[in-house]
Amino acid sequence: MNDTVTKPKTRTKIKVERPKLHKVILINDDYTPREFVTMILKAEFRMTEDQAYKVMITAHKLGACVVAVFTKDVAETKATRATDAGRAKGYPLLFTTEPEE
Ligand code: NFA
Repeated sequence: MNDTVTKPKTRTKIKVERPKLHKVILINDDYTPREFVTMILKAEFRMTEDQAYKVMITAHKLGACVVAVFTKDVAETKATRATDAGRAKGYPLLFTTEPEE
């Protein structure tokens, strides 16, 4: 009679935040060969020839182009690896990162 089972009266709302994404940006320069830039974009960012060419030529014409967005760590690692690949060949190729708005 007196052992009524009651439901809990409070609920815990768990809030999960999405990690902020960071852009990898390709910067134009006058020395790195177009084909080398395209090759690096394909290798490091897993792009098709068409995708890589479009990003390369956009940076060439406008000065810079967003390559892709990743979590901070992945964006920084990929930008560093791609920049180092150019440096290994003596090119001033540069990839930077910045947080998305
Ligand atoms: N501007 C370079 C050239 O004419 C090609 C390039 C594109 C370099 C994009 C860096 C980034 N050879």
